[in-house]
Amino acid sequence: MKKFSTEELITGIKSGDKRILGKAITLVESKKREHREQAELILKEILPFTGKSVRVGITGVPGAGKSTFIENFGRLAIEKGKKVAVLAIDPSSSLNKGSILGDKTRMEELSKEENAFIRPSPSSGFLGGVANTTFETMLICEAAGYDYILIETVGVGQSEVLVADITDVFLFLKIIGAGDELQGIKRGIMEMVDLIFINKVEEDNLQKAKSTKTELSRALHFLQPKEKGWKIPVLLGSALNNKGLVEVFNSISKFIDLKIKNGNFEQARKQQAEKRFEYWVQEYILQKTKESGSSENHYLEHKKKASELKSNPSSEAKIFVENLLKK
Ligand SMILES: Nc1nc2c(ncn2[C@@H]2O[C@H](COP(=O)(O)OP(=O)(O)O)[C@@H](O)[C@H]2O)c(=O)[nH]1
Ligand SMILES: [Mg+2]
Repeated sequence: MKKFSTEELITGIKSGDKRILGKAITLVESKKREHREQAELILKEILPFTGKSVRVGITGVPGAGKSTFIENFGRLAIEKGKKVAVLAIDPSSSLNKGSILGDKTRMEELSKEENAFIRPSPSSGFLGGVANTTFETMLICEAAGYDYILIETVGVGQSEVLVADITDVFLFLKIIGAGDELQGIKRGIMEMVDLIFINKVEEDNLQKAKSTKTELSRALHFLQPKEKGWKIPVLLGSALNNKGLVEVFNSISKFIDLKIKNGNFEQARKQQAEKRFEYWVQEYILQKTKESGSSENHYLEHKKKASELKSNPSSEAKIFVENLLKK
C-alpha cells in the first residue's frame, strides 16, 4: 500500500479524489499514534474548507428502511445538483453481525453515482469515539466538496444521541406496526427529532398511516419545539418506491433556513464543538496518563482495585486523578 504524504492527502481531498478521501478517513479512524498525528495535521489544514454542508442524521429501528431511504434520497439530492456523502454506521461489524434481513447498507445504486461517496463507519469500540471519528470524516467530506452529509445511526440506544450531536437536522423514520416502545417514542426520541417520515406507506396501509400521522401530530403538539417557529412535520411515503422524498428534501431546506434565520444554526454547531472539545480532553488525558509510566502513577493498581469489585470504580478514578494532579 502506497503511503501518502500529508501534503498529497490534503491536495487529494481538496480535489475530491475518492481514493485519497478513503485513505484520509482511514487515518482519522486509526488508533495508532502516528496516524492520529497525521490526521490532526490534515484536519487543521482543511478546516477553512469545511462547515458548508447540510448535516443530516437519520434514525429508526433496524429494518425501518434507513439505508433504502438514504439511497433514494441521496439520488434525489444528486439530481438537484448536490454532492452527497453517506456515513453509515455499519451494522455488519456491530453486535447483531449482519443479522438484519434484507439490510441495504451497501446502497448499490447510489454508490455508482459520480457525486456520491459512501463510507461505513466502524461501530466497534467506544461509541463516543465513533461519533468523533464520524464527525472528522464528515469534515473531510466537506473539504472534498460534499454538500449533503447523510448519517445513518444503528438505531439503538446511545448512537442516536451521538449522531444528533454532530448534525444540523435529525430525521426519524417510523414504521407502522412496530410498537412505539421499540421505536423509541417513549424514551425521548421525540425530543430530538426535527422531522418524522412514516416509511413503507403503501396502498394497503395508507388509512392506518394517516391515523398514525394524526395521533403523532397530536402528541407532538404538546412538546416544546426545539426550534422556535418549527412544527415538526409528519410526512408519509415509501423510500423503496421514491414516494414522499421530495417533501422531505423541501422540509429539510425549510428547517435549515429557519434555523439560520433564528440565529441557531451557528450557535448549535458551536455548542456541539464544545462537547467534542470536552470529549477530546478526556480522551487525551486518559491516553497521556496510560502512557506516562503507569506504575509511577498507579493507574493499573487503581484499575485493578475497581475490577476486583473491592471499591467503587468512581472512587478509584477520583483518587487516581487527584493524586495525578497533585504532582
Ligand atoms: N415495502 C417497503 N419496503 C421497504 C421500504 N423501505 C425499505 N424497505 C425494505 O425494508 C428492508 C430493510 O431496509 P433497510 O433500508 O436495510 O433498513 P435499515 O435497517 O433501517 O437501514 C429491506 O428489505 C427494504 O427493501 C418501503 O418504503 N416499502
Ligand atoms: Mg441500514
